[in-house]
Amino acid sequence: MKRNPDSVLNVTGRTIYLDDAPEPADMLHGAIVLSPCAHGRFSGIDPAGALSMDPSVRVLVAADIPGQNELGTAVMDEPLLAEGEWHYRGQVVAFVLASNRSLARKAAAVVRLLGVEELPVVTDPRVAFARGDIILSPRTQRRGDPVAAYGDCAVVVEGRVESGGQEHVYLETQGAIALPDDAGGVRLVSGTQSPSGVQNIVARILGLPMNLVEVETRRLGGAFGGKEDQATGWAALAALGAFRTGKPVKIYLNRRDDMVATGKRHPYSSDFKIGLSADGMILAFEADYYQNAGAATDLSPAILPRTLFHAAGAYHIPNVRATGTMCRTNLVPFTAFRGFGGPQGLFVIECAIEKAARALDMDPVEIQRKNLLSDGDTFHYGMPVEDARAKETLESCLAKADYVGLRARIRAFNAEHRDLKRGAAVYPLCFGISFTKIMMNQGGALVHVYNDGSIGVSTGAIEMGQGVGRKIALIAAASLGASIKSVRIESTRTTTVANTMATAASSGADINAMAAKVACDEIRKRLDAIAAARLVVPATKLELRDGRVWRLEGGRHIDAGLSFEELVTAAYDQRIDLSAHGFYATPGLHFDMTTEKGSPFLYHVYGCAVVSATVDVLRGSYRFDDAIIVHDIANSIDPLVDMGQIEGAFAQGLGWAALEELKFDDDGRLISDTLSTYKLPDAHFMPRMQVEFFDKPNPKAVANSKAVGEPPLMYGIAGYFAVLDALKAARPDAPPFYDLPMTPEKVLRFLTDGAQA
Ligand code: LUZ
Ligand code: MOS
Repeated sequence: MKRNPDSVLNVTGRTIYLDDAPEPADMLHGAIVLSPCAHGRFSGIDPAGALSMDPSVRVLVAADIPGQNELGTAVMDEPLLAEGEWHYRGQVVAFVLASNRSLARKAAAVVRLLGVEELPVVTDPRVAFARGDIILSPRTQRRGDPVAAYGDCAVVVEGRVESGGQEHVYLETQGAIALPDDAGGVRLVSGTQSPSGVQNIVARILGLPMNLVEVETRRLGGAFGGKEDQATGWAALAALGAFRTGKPVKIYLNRRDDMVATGKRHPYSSDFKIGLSADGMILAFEADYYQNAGAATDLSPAILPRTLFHAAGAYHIPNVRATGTMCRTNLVPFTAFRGFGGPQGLFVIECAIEKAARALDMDPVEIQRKNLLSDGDTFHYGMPVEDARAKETLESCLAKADYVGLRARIRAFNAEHRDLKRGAAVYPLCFGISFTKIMMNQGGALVHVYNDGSIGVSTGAIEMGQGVGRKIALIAAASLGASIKSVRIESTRTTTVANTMATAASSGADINAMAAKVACDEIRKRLDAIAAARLVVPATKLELRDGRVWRLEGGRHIDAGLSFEELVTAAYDQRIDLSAHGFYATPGLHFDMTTEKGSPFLYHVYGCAVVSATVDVLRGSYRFDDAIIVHDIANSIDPLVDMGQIEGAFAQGLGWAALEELKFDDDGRLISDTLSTYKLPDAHFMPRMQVEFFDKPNPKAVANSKAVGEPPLMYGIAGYFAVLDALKAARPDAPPFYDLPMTPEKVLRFLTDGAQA
């Protein structure tokens, strides 16, 4: 199998990221002055100390913004630079420029804030909710009548669930370079998932039309949602600097500033109630999700519905009510993170099932299995379930894991060991694919075939290590009939493909490869006609493939003696257009926000994981033993890329579920603000992994594939319950706790106190 050529550049250190590009001699470097506490007022700043350090130093504040001081999209509540007040610790108050980076940082450190007055701080979403401090209105999705249905239930259990935030820890921190241009605009190189989004907001902030702001993104060293909206502020600061000084400006955050000043996955606090029949059929489910939105709206209104859509997980539940509220707190504005509110909702339903299984004295897998979605069901938001793969992937995963044998081995192990206890858990996945905001499901492409036969493909997709460029190249080559070697994926630019959406929602390849295919198919039609004329053979008897023209004769392919390059030269000689624009808008999506019903997704991704763990009962430490995953990949466009996405997403999900603890103190200060205090998954943390592709084709997406970026993150949820299962073996009568991540500290507290939630 061929490897993605990008991976060779990455491992040999030859990839050029934002901070690797050569710098113009007169470039200024930016550094940020951050608010020192979570909520406060100030009367101004005193830049004198900074300015006296060097003549190159400039200090920019809100008053220097020529346009609107506003980063918001859904709600206008996020200034680029704080004016008079700040609402979280790490909010940018001033932007300092100097001739080199270390000077800029030193100068930023001596900018003084004047008249500072600290104000009360709220960090808990339930406290914010109780005070009525919410963003927009709560949303409720419902079907049937859960309250009435509890009357028919043999067991009804309730509980509370906490899930922590998560830092993205993209390897490349946030940054941007801005170059002033002679038309009075700026050209930006931005570390963003959304160049058009940056273009739009920078134009607003500088008071320019969008055509005077050009944004280019070559690639990102990771993003995971952290650069969907939150790359914009850094680009806007660089643009402001270039606009004010007339010089190129670069900003590239150090790790701690990045961790303190940028948004992360939303922490949630939730309540559930679930009712089941005596044999484990789920009859009713209710949940209230208190989303900790942080101090500004950001993407929260798009993230909340994804939680509600995933309230019932991979299960058919006849009576559902799911209510979500965005609660405004004095923490950094929380943002997109792989899964986008899905994981938080999916964790709650699994907690409910775990608790119900205790009440019914069943293995949770019995409940999971009985209630899985199948064709003919309807999601609680009204979308018909089609081509469901929940049962097949679960059964195949249980078989692969020898689940019955695994349970028996765990029982035997636990009977023999007092100080070590083992556990296991199953997680069935169902994740909806498409942006929850229907407008966002569109993309464009521009394809040029150069007259030597080489090909340049531009789309709105951002390569961030996920291999979207590789997938687009494979689709473009196949569609043009060219060799993959002749395809280059161009840098993403607002001047080549305009009005694009963030590369997000797992749909980067679905949307952009499809747009590229539309353009390539158009050029291909023109080339086919030239080939037919030149070879004097009907086009139906010819096939252009892998860079050569083949004659089809009696089911065989015979080389027609014409290469892709020769064909292109012939087309060029005949003045045929060798370029085409493609556009794709995901078909069939609709959703009514007033009834909360519709079909918001093109399709769903299914799968299943079985994870096992061993807990050291004396120390509270544990290790994950094995993870068996059967993942609904459909037709894989590039199996190595997809395998990397599945393993990487699972590691990131397991990190969220068990290890990564985003800790704020009561004053709203992030305590885990470095990589020494914020622990990431590594090779020792990860279990042995066996991943199997469930490869039934998906006619709804390009090349019968399925989106892969986010769904496998959810398998990490199985890790939480594997440890909880081991804890049940250690202390069968202690009440369980649903407070993710499952850190060793929490495990030890449970084992010593018996309970904590
Ligand atoms: N971004 C977004 C996303 O704007 N809308 C979405 O539905 C979404 N889903 C997942 C990840 N990012
Ligand atoms: Mo997103 S969470 O940028 O797919």
